[in-house]
Amino acid sequence: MSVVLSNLIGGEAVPPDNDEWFDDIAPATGDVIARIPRSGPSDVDHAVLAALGAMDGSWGSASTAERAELCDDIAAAIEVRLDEFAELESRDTGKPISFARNVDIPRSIANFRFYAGAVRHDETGFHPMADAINYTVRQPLGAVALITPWNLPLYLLSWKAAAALATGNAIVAKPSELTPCTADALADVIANLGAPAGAFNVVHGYGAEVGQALVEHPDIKAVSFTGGTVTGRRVAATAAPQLKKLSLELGGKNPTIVFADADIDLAVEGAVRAGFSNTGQICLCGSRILVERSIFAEFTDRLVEQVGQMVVGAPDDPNTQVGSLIGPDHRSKVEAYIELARQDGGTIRCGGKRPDLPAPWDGGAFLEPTVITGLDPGCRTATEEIFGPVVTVHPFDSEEEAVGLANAVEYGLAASVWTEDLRRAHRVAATVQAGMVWVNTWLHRDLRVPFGGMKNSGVGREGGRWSLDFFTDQRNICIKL
Ligand code: TXE
Repeated sequence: MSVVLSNLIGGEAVPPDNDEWFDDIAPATGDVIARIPRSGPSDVDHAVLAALGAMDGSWGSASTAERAELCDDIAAAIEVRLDEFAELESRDTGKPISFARNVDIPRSIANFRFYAGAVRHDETGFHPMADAINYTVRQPLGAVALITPWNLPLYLLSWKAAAALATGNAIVAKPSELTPCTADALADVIANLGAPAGAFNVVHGYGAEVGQALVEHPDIKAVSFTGGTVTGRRVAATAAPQLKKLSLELGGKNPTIVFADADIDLAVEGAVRAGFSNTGQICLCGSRILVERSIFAEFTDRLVEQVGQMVVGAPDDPNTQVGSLIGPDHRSKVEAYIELARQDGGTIRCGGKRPDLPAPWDGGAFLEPTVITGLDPGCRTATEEIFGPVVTVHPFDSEEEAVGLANAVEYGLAASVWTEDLRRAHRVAATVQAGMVWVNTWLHRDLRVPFGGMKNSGVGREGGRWSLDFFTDQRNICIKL
């Protein structure tokens, strides 16, 4: 069953100006599931114009309470259609339905509720002087661009959209061309709620065509981008000369550091979750596992045993743990890293090949979860972002060596540290170069905390009040008494 998607511009579902379309392919089967508008710069112009119109109209004058209410209504409307959203997401990405149902869609709902609450409870500064008072106000930026990737399509779009709407901006969203379906469904939800026309616009199409035109557009005041580091650099190079506000959430090569004093059951379970959730396609995934030498053999054996038992295949089966990769090209890229590891003398302890699956999954981009040992920690497989179900495991002899290895990559997004020693936990958390450090857990998220990376993992922070700051200008008014 293939559906034809539309752009959402000024509250209307519209085709692209050029009437050109391309296929949306379900990665788990190879089937065409939708036709995607191949929009271009003129569609971007219309959407930005609609966004500016919304800012000049009723949306621009909406109160904080009204914006919060819209976010709550969006959350409630997605919740009513949770199963439908989960199925769309699972089919479009190849991820297990259980992950879409328990993680992607509930988090998307939570994002809208969270930012409804955040703006309701927001406070801004007041700084009295002996002879004057200062008060600070937040002002929406205007038309903002949200550019999102394919790994957590609605999860990431909703995170940005909720904060941008709650703070009163008008959005032009450019979802990944590989996974447009839940953005389309979100557009439908928002249009049906009767939100002010132009407050939320979606333009589908390729990154180089729609994304680039959006970033270049002079009336776009801010760009919130999540995606690969190479694309992020390009977005930065385009946006910087226009002095746009920019938030870049990019790649990672995140260490999972396991000390000999860790609770090994928890650490193995945590390393499996960190390595293979969403088929390893999360920027936070722990793909570089560093283990203290005295427990290296035991830990690795247990890791391999658990990974070897993971259920790979049919995303629509609630028991499936590892779904399809996003597509055959991406699988080839991941396989190339496994091949490189072989050439570099690595041992493939489990996985490393395509599973033998029955129809219709035999046409999908599946790959067995893979654990590799015996590699130099400086080799490409161990230091470059693979973004698939592949982890490398390396021994270390001291805390200093562990931190050194953790920091010896170009990225600095997240780290997880497994130890029962509180002092060690604090020491390592302080010195490991990562925007987010988890101790004895992984991807344990409180929506209030800052999210973002150091080094090549990005620029800026989103999440909690950091998103409120990003999507607003904070203006100070000083009154002489
Ligand atoms: O992402 P892109 P790709 C990593 C991962 C993956 C690699 C490449 O390692 O293998 O990036 O993935 C839009 N101007 N991550 O190529 O290109 C594009 O249409 C404006 C990590 O699929 O970064 C999509 O909507 N926009 C990551 C979005 O950018 C442009 C998640 C992201 O796509 C554009 C995904 C341009 N010139 C991949 N070119 C994470 N941090 O979670 C493309 N786009």
